[in-house]
Amino acid sequence: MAKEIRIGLVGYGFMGRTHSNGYKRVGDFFPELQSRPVLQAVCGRTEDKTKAFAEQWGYKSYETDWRKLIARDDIDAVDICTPNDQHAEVAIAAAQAGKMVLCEKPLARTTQESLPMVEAVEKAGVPNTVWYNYRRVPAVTLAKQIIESGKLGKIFHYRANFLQDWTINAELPQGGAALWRLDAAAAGSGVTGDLLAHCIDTAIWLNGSITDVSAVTETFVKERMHTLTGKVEKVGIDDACIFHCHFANGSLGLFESTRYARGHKALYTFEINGEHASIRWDLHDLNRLEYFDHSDESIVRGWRSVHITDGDQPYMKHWWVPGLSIGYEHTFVHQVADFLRSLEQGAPCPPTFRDALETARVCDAVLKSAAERSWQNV
Ligand code: SOE
Repeated sequence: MAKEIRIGLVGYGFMGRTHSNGYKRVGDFFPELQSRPVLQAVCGRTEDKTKAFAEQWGYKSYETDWRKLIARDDIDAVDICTPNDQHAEVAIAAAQAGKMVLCEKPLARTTQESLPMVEAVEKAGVPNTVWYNYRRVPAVTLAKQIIESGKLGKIFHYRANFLQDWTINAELPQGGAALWRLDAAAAGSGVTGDLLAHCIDTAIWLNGSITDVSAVTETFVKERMHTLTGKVEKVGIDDACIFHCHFANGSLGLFESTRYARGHKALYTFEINGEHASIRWDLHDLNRLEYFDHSDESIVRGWRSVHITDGDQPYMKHWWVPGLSIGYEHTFVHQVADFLRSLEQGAPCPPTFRDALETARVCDAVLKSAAERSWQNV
């Protein structure tokens, strides 16, 4: 009989749905796991919407006050899917109550806000993880394995983009469902914390620490109506950010993110160039990893496009037969599976809060560099 891990989900927006889907699917596709999540309660401020979410997704109960959720004896793990400004308070209280804590990215708005979260989970000794889900795209995990095998040799370049176009309309307000991402008070920052944080998490995982950065940011729409005050107010987030950096391994990094790249919806790409080989990946074609190996016979040497659907490639033996692909939502199933496995093994489930603190430090350095127009050490 599988051990039950009773989940209390805080927040029921887009991310609440992705995580809930992960909890629901994991047992069917990872039957070897000794534990299984139970959708025990969902918490949201608006009662009718929270109740409707609970009914739709099969949560056994609901709460409208996260403090009550955390105080419940029948909750083992608190999963935070709120806007960024609430992550710290909920996570610290959950850790102090002895709950496991899963937190949507970024860990919090700043390093300063993130540090007490790390201290709280470490002091309480509770399992913790941050949902940087793109690590768990099979092709991205395969990239990690290829790099660790040494096939790339010395790495020279790491290049990443995360391009979107959904905030070009100046009539969009700041604040409200999904649009809290445009409100600096709720989000902390714009594309840096929302999108570059993904790129930085993957980069540190694949290529090691970033030591120093030089960045530029721009806010193209400088005023927007604020849903809380009903007035047109200054926009405090970065709409676009470009930075370059050094990695501790001696390689150079180049990163760009914007929500103003007309035509691009979620174009997360990275390319890594090593001495012997290169790899590149594109979220819009997420089941493929492109690979160039200079040791191939010269007459057939070229970029290969590897379709990651075979059972011996990461995660894929849990899904369909070779040739048949999976999607974005599966990365969250993988994260739940890895979290449950880490509990069984008594091991951390990366990225832990401490791992995500390093990403927060890079984001802070990027924003400081742009504000001060100078290089910043991380
Ligand atoms: C919106 O910009 C968003 O939903 C991010 O918040 C997610 O983290 C990213 O994966 C997709 O885009």
